[in-house]
Amino acid sequence: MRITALAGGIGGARFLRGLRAAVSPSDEITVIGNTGDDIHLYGLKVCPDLDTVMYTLGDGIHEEQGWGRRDETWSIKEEMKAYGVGPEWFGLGDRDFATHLVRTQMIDAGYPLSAVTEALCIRWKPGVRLLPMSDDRVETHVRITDADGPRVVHFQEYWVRLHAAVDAEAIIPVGADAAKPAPGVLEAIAEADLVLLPPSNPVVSIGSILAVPGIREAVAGASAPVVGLSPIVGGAPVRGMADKVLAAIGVETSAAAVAEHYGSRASGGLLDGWLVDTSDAAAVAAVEAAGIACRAVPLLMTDLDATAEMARAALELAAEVA
Ligand code: GDP
Ligand code: FO1
Ligand code: CA
Repeated sequence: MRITALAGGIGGARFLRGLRAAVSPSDEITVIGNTGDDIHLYGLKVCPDLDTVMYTLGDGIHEEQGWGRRDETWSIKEEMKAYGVGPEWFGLGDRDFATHLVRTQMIDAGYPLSAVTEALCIRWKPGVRLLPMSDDRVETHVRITDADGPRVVHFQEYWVRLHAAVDAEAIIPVGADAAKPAPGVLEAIAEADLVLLPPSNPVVSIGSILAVPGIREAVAGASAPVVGLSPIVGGAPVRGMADKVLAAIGVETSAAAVAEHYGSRASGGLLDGWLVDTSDAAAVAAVEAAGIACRAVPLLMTDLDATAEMARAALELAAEVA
């Protein structure tokens, strides 16, 4: 079986680890990773979501933090601070730096991001094929108004520096309009036996991937069933700032509203099936009324077994709607 999943960082990566455990080794998983979070620092290209997937599936992740490397050290950060060179608010560790150095060196030599990602994965062996959504530069920006007045900041600045404390007024995937899907992306969707939307951020992870022209159309037109899992549990994100960015696009923070935002494939949307947490069982009727098959199952990724069980529930729902 060929499974294609669209994924952001922590939510996507943890789900993929459960999915990998739930399927058989002969099943092929292709991951289309969000690169809208990417940021250029010190001349280096940093790809937080691709790296989170790569480190999580490659057993190098800082487990409690959810991003960055386990057993990280911070000498470079301390040295930069001693020079008074920022940004101080973004923590790049020494081990992580090596990834960005290799990536940037290869890009400067002319390799596209997709080829670089493949090369990095030779070391990490994530057990999935990891494709960036695009080889072209796309950067998610957020419009805010704070003490400095109305302005637009990089998504990382909004989340990591400002902790999403002010409202997001608009989400702008800069460069997405002109971006092309990376090689293999559209084929992986078209040729899949199942397309999954993990419990990733619907706006700044899945939304950014869908903003690359052609990807939304490919998912909507896939011959395989499309099944998603809600990142919203009990009316709130399990972690992160999904409530802030959902509000920016006028979507309520609820499992049902996110499903309706993706829409049913019968009405030109993306979903055949949607899983909500058992605590949101009351949402099932509304989602089904919107033309999307819906089941309530435990959706907290507390450990690998619980996460694999979520993946099995998604596979079962896919078989029902196929
Ligand atoms: P990010 O790029 O690191 O923000 O990661 P993703 O976009 O892939 O996933 C972020 C989303 O994961 C957030 O909206 C969280 O609510 C969701 N999430 C995190 N842990 C869990 C969990 O245990 N269960 C569910 N259902 N969602 C989760
Ligand atoms: N998240 C933070 O909250 N603080 C950081 O300093 C930080 C640094 C960082 C460095 C590399 C990387 O791959 C990820 C990093 N993250 C950090 C996580 C990441 O920026 C965000 O959680 C996601 O992009 C949100 O989607
Ligand atoms: Ca992200």
